[in-house]
Parts: sequence; C-alpha cells; structure tokens
Amino acid sequence: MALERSTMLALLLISLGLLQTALAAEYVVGDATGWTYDETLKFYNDWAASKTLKVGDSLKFNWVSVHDVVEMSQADADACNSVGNKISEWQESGAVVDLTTAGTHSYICSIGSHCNAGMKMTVTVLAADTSTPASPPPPATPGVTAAPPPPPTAASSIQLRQPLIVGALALIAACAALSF
Ligand SMILES: [Cu+2]
Repeated sequence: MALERSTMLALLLISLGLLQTALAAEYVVGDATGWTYDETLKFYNDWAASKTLKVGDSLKFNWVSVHDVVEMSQADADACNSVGNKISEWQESGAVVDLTTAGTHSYICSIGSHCNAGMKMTVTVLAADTSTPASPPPPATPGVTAAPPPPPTAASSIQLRQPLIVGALALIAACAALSF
C-alpha cells in the first residue's frame, strides 16, 4: 500500500505540474539572446509581440556583463529616460518579473546608454482568463456564398490547455478518492 501511496503522490505532483504549466508560463526574455544590446532597436518589442502574455505569467531576464532591468512608464521607456520614475528595478541576472496586472508594461536597462542601444521593451499583458482576441471575420464578398469563417486561432491554445486541466483535476480527484 505504501508503494501505491507514493505512486499516487507522484501522479499528484505531476498533475499539479501540468496544471501549473497550463495556467502560467515563464518566458525568457529574448530567448537564447537574453537581455543585451541588439543591433535592431525593435528586437525586444518584436520578441514581446511574438508572445501571448497573461496575468500570472512571468518574464525572466538573463544577462552577462553589467545590466539591470527597470520598469518605467511607457513614455519614459520610449524616451530612454532612465532618470524618470522607476516603478520597480531588478539588479541581478536571472531576475523574474511577475506579470500581476493587465495592460502594458515597459522595461529598460538603465545603465549608460544601453536603452538607446536597444535594451527596452514594452509588453502587453492580457487578463488571466482572456485568450488572444479573435480576429474579425473576413468581409463577405457580394454575390458569393460566404464560406464559414475559420475558427479563431486562439481556439488551438484553449483546446490544448483544457484537456491538461481536466486531466490534472481528474488525477487529483482519483488521488483524493484512493487515499480514503
Ligand atoms: Cu544594460
């Protein structure tokens, strides 16, 4: 019985891990490039635009050499006004920035002229229960029978996540039932 209990515990931990994966994610800023200078000033905004960030997700900033991460207003960040109002700052590489509110958040490196060299980024964070807004249906062509609109792209991520959540909850329920 002890073996079964430990097996159940392992399953429970795995299912909780799946649940966590389905609900929140940590994104490494710049992926393998990390947080550094870049020759294209749009690099980090392009990176951010490629992600769907939600409340509960987090950003991880990895860097070498001397950098930092400072959250600023978007206006200060756009202007690289590193003496503007610092909303928050992180000094150590590996900094994990939790995204706790929806809306836009802007980050720069405040060291020297690094911001002007491309170390700035504005991300858009969606509410936790909001998926990517569906794109509007294509305009109907007059005189042509409109085909049904394609399903919104957001559906694929929802369909991916729901079985994970349901499976995790089923495993938790099974573990709870078996432990009595
Ligand atoms: Cu820097």
